[in-house]
Amino acid sequence: MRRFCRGLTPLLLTVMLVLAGCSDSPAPVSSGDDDKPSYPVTWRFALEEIEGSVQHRYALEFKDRIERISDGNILVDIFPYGSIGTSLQLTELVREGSVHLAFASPGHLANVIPEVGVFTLHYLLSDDEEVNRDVLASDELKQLFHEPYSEQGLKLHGFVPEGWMVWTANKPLRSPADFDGLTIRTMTSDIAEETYRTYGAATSQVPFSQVYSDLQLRRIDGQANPVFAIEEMGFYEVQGVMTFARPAQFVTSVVSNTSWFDALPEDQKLWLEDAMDEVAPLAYEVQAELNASRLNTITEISNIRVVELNEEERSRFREASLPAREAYFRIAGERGAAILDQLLTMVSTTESATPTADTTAQ
Ligand code: 6CS
Repeated sequence: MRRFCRGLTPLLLTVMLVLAGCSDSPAPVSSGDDDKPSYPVTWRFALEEIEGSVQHRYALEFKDRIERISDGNILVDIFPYGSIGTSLQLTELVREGSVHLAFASPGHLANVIPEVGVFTLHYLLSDDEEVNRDVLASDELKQLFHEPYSEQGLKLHGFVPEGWMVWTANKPLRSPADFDGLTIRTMTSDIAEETYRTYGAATSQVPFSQVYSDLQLRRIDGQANPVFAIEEMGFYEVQGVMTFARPAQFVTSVVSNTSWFDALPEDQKLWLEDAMDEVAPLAYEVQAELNASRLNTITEISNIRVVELNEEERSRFREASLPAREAYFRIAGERGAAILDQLLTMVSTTESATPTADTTAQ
């Protein structure tokens, strides 16, 4: 694996101290003689992915826009994955105020906010990516999650889809029975394991940084991620088959520290929101382009086999995955159940309003 430095977990406390001691301030400092903030101020934005990833491209576009919209008053320092911690550690850094903005993916975040575990369930969203894009970008969805995020000290700025999850292993995974006897890596929350258990797999919660070596050492047999991540993390080097079953979108969320955001001057809040509104549609295009171009790269430079499931095969997985929703209800409770219901309604309403939508999912 060439582009990623492993072994990033131990120094979280040091990182927190270093970030806390940085000369730039989380909120603008008053100049003294009036209430105007003293500019420029620097916001720290932490990523769960390495340079060149969907999250990195999002952060670069955001940085570009906020620096322009604010006339250079807001600067952004981007911390790619590997520089300060695992996904859950990034969430902690946001909650304790050392980092201002971060990506927080539901597959990891669900142990902190059980309701976001809904995005780890399979065959829940539409088969039509544009329907999913519209549902995930909607204020209605953001509103549904406002309270669960706030309760954990996090301000939710939006959900970002990063492409279909693709299974990798050393054999094709054409039916749930093919998972029998396999150990599948999942993201680091309990709900992320549930669907794979319903397929009969053994599961192992592993941080992103450790997946390559666990595959190489045969501590795990397979994993799931969008194509762009399979390429940039080198998983294709240590796996023989990619199975395209389109079970779920990889969904992430952009968060900040609630107290920090609430204390921002009104103009800064608006700049932040305007910049994010501009970046959301671009991020969708970026993930589509990266997922397509990196599939070409993988097939050109490796012998990995690509298997695409037909609708009959997919529907067997869909059927087998349904008991995981019961586990989600147990873990996420009534509020989680209401969110799942509402999400299903939003998907079917959006599909009905999209004449070209492919509606075989759910
Ligand atoms: O599998 C994971 O853990 C990671 N996958 C992606 C595509 N982004 C961040 C996440 O932590």
